Amino acid sequence: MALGPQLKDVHEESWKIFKEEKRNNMLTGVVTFQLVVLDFPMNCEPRRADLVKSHITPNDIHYVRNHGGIPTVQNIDAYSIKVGGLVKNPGELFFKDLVDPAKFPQEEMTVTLQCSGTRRVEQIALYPGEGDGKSEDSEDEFSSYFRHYAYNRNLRITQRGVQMKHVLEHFGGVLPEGLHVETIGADTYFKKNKVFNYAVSIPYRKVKMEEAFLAYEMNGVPLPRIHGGPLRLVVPGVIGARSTKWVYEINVLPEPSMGPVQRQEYLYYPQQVGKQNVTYDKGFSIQDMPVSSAILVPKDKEVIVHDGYIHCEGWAYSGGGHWVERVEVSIDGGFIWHEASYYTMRLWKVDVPVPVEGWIELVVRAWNSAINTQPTIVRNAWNWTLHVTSSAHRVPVYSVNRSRPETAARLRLFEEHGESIKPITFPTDVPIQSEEEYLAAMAKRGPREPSG
Ligand SMILES: Nc1nc2c(c(=O)[nH]1)N[C@H]1C(S)=C(S)[C@@H](COP(=O)(O)O)O[C@H]1N2
Ligand SMILES: [Mo]
Repeated sequence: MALGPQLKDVHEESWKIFKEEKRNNMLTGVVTFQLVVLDFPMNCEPRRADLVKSHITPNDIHYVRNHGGIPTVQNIDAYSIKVGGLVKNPGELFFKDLVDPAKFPQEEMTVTLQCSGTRRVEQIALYPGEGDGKSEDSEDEFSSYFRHYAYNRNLRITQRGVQMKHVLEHFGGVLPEGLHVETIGADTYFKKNKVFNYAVSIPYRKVKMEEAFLAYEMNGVPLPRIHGGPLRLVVPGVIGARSTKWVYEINVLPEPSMGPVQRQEYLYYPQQVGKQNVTYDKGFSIQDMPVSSAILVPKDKEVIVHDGYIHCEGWAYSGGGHWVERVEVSIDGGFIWHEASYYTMRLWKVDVPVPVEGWIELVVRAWNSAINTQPTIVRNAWNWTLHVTSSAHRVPVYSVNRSRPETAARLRLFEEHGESIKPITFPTDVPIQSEEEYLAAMAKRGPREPSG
């Protein structure tokens, strides 16, 4: 079986692997390409600007969500997984047999993996709840919405592996009572002062539909250790938490896994449930991801000098076996919507007309193939454990519209004086209006205060 470092060394080992496998600039002490939300268990994510650069997320910036250490497989030839529970012939499967094309059909699948904590920062900003707080990094960059990630359906590769369905068939198939498939990871999960294995399950239905994939390659290279190497499960359309990394055991069960991660975590609670009355039975287990989207460009509270159009970019995604059909951006809080172009199953962009000036709120919403769209405000999506922030994403920005002659003239004046419009909060030294101009304008307008 897989052997890891001593328990006391897992922290150090995890940090070492992070430095080896992620693009960062640790030598200068500046983490340039990765925002570290938590250093142990390792929890990091890419910056927004890097996220919109490519359709397929490079491995070295892909987000990481660990709950414990990173297990080590000493000898890949000796590495095997146990397959048991309600299969006809329970047994053991060696990794070297799994990757053998003569034994199992090897496939490639491009998918998007999204953590249920994606965009959590927006819930916390409105009403805090239980769970990860904001780290300085994520506050700085509003980065939790990048805990979205990864792979992309319909493009060239990302994951290479074997359908779980074929593995279960290899063990004689599933008995009629087998309705859920549990996967157990070799890492130790630390939560609330308890230590246990990472064990979750998905409905067997997903496996039959060929939506449960045992992957050993990511973007053409062996699966990085930090992402579950040598072997992980990938379940598209479902929260990242069901995609067990470092898989070493598979069990077919009559019910969902009894593991604490399945029964006590990743539950979606009603809004009146909180620390005062929470019990596990009150929430339902989060599986399918709803339709969601985010604005990555521009950034929150940015001052944008434009010529009547603001360039916006972001991601859109739908889980639950559906796909995104339309992405729309509004500048008036969600009354009038402008259609964005959506490409390659993940990214969208639009130059949205903005005739107005001052603070506006850009809002994005996506529609999926089941004609579902997103709740309009965070309040509607808030839940105690801060999961699945699916509401329309809102980004306030300050609009400076150069297509307005007055604004254009003022901007020229700033330029002549070697001043900048930004930051707008800094008072200006440019002559806003001369005494003569003021008097002439006031004479034309008439007195502005009541007289008599
Ligand atoms: N064994 C194991 N599998 C795991 C986890 C974990 O901590 N241990 N984290 C889960 C969560 S919550 C997510 S979002 C994804 C993250 O996958 P990544 O780190 O490769 O991006 O892995 C899931 N699988
Ligand atoms: Mo997650």
